[in-house]
Amino acid sequence: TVHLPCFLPQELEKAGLLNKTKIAEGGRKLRKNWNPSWVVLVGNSLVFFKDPKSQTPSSWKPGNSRPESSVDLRGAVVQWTNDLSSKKNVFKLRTVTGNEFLLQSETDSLIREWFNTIHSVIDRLVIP
Ligand code: I3P
Repeated sequence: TVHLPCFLPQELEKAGLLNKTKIAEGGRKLRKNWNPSWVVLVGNSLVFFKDPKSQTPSSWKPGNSRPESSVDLRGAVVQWTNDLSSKKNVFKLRTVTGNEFLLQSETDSLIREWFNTIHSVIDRLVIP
């Protein structure tokens, strides 16, 4: 199920293009399918949109596009991995519901920024 978070301007942390594949759903392993994805970090959620370049019409705007899926970051875990892909710069995101994603970029600095930002949002969401 896709839930639609409120896109209040102050909640928008980060947005950009990453390579994404889902590798597990509810703890069950899935076949990999890497695709470019427009990723938006807003509030407690990481929201995925289809790569704007692969969409028609070409007038893609976040406001009028429907997210492909979204991830609740509360209780989620991020972890760098060298074992789960032949690609470089890959980290794994695991949700409390047992959904697992790999996120990747060819650009070292860019993927590090994403990892650090998601990591700090997850830490912020922890209730002591
Ligand atoms: C997969 C595809 C993926 C690859 C995966 C392959 O083959 O080449 O890109 O993952 O490796 O199985 P197919 O297209 O036939 O499904 P990486 O690029 O992340 O290495 P894996 O099976 O070792 O995960």
